[in-house]
Amino acid sequence: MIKLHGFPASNYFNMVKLALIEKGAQYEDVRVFTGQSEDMLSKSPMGKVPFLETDRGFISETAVILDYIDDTQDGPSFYPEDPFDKARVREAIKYTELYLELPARRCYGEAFFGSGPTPEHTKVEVRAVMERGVAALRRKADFAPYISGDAMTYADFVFLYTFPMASSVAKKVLDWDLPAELPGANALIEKLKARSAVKKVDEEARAGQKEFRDYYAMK
Ligand SMILES: N[C@@H](CCC(=O)N[C@@H](CS)C(=O)NCC(=O)O)C(=O)O
Repeated sequence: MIKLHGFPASNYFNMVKLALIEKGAQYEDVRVFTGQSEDMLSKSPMGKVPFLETDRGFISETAVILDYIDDTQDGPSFYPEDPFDKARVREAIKYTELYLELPARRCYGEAFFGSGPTPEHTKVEVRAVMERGVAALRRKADFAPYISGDAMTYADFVFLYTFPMASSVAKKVLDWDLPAELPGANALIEKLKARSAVKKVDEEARAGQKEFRDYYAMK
């Protein structure tokens, strides 16, 4: 059986877990935190989570894992069949990951973990990238009601576990109303949150908060 390694306070871990649950896949949830030990790097060479354990070895990087799950697991595909439409979904995933999640992450310390204030120059850099990212999504995402029209795709899973965190960073650290820049985004998040699979992922994320904070407090 496929094994998903990581921890449920990780937004990337939750994108993958949601895909597995929505597909109805059998999987084992293996608790692993991030790190640079030889054992960890032999499974996930950047020391990041999530990573997947298959009978042929380990796979890391969320977007790649989502593709692998789609290719190998039964259940519905959350990619369109048409190659152009599929590329559009992957494009939306990249915009979300590279130009919202990654820059916002630079401010997670202040926004979520009570670290000291983010340096001003970092805030300027982060906001500049996120402004271009959100403008790109305004051009590319339909929100009708999903990112790519009326079918839910992997782009929605990635967006669900990115946009609320990016919005919190924007509000708490950048004094910026990110949802106002992307009409339809919050309505999509609410629609997705009503799904039973999302409720399960979110419940497990809440339950995993203490373990996560205790683990990193000890480091
Ligand atoms: N590009 C990676 C990013 C995953 C990631 O950043 N995961 C965080 C946990 S949410 C992590 O492992 N951080 C540890 C680190 O950056 O070393 C992916 O798509 O899976």
